[in-house]
Amino acid sequence: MRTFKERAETAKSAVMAQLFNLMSEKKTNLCVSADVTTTKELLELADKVGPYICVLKTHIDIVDDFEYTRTVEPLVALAEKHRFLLFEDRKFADIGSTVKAQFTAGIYRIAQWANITNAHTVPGPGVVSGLRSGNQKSGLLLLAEMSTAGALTTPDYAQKTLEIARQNADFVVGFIAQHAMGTPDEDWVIMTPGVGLDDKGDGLGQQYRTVSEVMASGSDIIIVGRGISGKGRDPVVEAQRYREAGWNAYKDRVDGKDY
Ligand code: BMP
Repeated sequence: MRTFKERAETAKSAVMAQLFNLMSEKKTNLCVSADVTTTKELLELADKVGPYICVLKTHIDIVDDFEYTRTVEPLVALAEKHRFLLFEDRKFADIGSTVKAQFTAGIYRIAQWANITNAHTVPGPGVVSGLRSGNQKSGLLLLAEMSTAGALTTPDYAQKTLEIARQNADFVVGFIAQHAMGTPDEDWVIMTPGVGLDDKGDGLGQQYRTVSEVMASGSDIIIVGRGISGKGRDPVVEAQRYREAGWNAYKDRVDGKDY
C-alpha cells in the first residue's frame, strides 16, 4: 500500500495533494466532526483539536448564532493556524441548478470557504455537474455507503456511485464510505464516519465500529464526533487517543512507515 506522502506526489487535484501532505507531516488521519450549535463551541473545539487533525468537518447550518464574519472567518484562520482542511458535510442531494445555488449563495456561501464538501448520488450525475459549476476548486466526496442501521446504500448503489465518480474524476476526490472503493490505483480518498472506541450506537440509528475495524476495511480518514466532543469527554485527550489509534492502524497498513 502507498503512503499518504506518496499519494500526495501523484494526487490529481491541489486539494488532495494538500490533504495527503498535511496528513503525512502532522501524522494524523483523524477528522473531527464538530457537531456543536454555537460559534463559541465551534471555534473552541477547532482550536483545541486542531493540532491533532487533518480535517474539521462541520454542519454549519446547526450553528444557532451563525454570522459569516464571526463564524466562518475565525474558523478559516484556525484552519490556517493549525493546518487542517474544512469539510462542510452538506450532503447536497438536489438537481444540479439547485445545488449550485445552495453551494454558492445564501448565508453560508459554502463554496467560498469549504475545502471539501459532499453529495448524495440519488439525483444522478447532475448533482456533481451543478456543484462543479459552483466551485471547481473544492474537492467533492460522494456518499457511497452510510453508517446507519437500515441505510438504503446497497452494494449496487455504492457501485453506481463509483461509476459517477469515475465519470467525474476531475472533481470527485473520494467517498464517504465504510469500505475501500474501486481499485488502489484509482486512489480515491475514503472518509469513514460511525467510528467510536467506547460506544456501539446512539439509539438513533448510528452504528459505531472501532478504529482498527474501519481501517482494516480500507478507510483512509476516520471521522469522529461525539467520541471526542460528547458530554463529559475531554476533546484534547480523546483527539490524541483517536489520532494515535488511527495512525497506528495506518502504519500497520504501510509496513510500519511513518509518513
Ligand atoms: P458521531 O461520531 O458523533 O456519531 O458523528 C458522526 C458524524 O458523521 C455526524 O456529523 C454525521 O452527520 C456524519 N455521518 C454519519 O454519521 N454517517 C454517515 O454515513 C455519513 C455522515 O456524514
